[in-house]
Amino acid sequence: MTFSLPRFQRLASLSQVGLVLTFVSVFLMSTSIYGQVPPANEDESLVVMGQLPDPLVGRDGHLIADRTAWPKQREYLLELIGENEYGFAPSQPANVAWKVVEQGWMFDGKTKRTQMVVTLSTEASELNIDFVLFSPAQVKTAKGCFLGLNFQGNHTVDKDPALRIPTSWVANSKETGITDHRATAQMRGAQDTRWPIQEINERGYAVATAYYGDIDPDFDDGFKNGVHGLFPQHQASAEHPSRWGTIAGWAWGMSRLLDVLVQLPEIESTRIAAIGHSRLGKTALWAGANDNRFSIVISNNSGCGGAALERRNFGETVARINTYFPHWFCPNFKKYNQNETALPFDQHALIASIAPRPVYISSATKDLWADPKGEYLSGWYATPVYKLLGFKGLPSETPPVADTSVGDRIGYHNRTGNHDILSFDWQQFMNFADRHWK
Ligand code: GTR
Repeated sequence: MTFSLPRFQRLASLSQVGLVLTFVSVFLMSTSIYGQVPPANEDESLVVMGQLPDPLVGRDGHLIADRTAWPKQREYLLELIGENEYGFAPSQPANVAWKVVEQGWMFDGKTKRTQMVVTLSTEASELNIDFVLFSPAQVKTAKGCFLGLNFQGNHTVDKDPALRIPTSWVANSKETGITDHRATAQMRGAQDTRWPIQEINERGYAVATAYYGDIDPDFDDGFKNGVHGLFPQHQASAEHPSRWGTIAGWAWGMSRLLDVLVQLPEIESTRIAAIGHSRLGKTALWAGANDNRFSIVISNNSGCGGAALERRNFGETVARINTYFPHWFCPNFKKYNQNETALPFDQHALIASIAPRPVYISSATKDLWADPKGEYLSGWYATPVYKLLGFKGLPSETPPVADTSVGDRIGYHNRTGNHDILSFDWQQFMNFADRHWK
């Protein structure tokens, strides 16, 4: 999928204007715009969802009746969602090369750690991504592999001192003590509860990760850095209504990492899952929806712009996410601020566009911001698509009690606790993978 640029070309030279606009928009955001976004609703009795568009209604307005029509229908859904929400990644290819830069063993020799630098290049530019694979050392090929991006650097997923520290942009925060956008050694292992590597390897699975900021920094950089920078012709398209946003950039990056994984002897290329938490859960869904090579897709606490139905307006809303994270989606998505009923789809169509591949959605009971019920219901309303294709999705319109995993080709659980991804979640994902990759 691609888009034309000429109308926007001249904007490229007007970087000063861009700078002024950035200041103005930051000022506006800190004053009036935020004030205009209505307070978030977290009261179920106030939810009025209305009618959801049917993901089985095709381009011509007719219901698709049999499974042979599904591949075309899926393309149509991806087009609708790309056009109105995430934007389209460029159709031009990038060259993908990688080299192993370090290898070693962890957890008493049970885990093999392979660190690579993946280099994406185009005629214009080059981007290096640190990529690490943790594979079970005792087998030649793992039973399957989970590929997910991490939030703070590969060195944060475990305390292992060999893990490389990113040199790309990281977010400043009180919590991490980072003030100059540079990663620090103090953060080693800081996110290890989110990455139970040893447990995953003990169950025969490999897990691979890269720092999301290596792919694209998480701020509005005028399309200059990260994967966007590989295609400078697109810098001029920053205002194009369906140009790729940062989530589409991260998702495209996941597919480039997948290009590498499928060639590694430790990995069974047909058994690679896309996984992600929160904004990276949104990313895993969009990556998995577009790239059929992901044979399972897992969304953890992905909420608004992820698994949660937008029309429920529960917790985070389209208007809020577009205001606080204006770079994540394409400009068209802003048309739906406080106007969700105008969306020609809802997030159940995103789940459905993964069909017939298995998809797992997980929520956390205290994560109302991500709307656990809305996350469940998108799986429920995607179920008819799986049914048409001869598979079972979720069992009922009523979400299950906490800490119980339900479903067949669509899986779901709602873990007791906060917005996070923990060992309990991984156990359910691995049980799900055991079932579908047997
Ligand atoms: C929140 C945002 C969510 C979610 C989360 C995260 O601030 O509102 O949509 O993406 O960040 O990624 O941690």
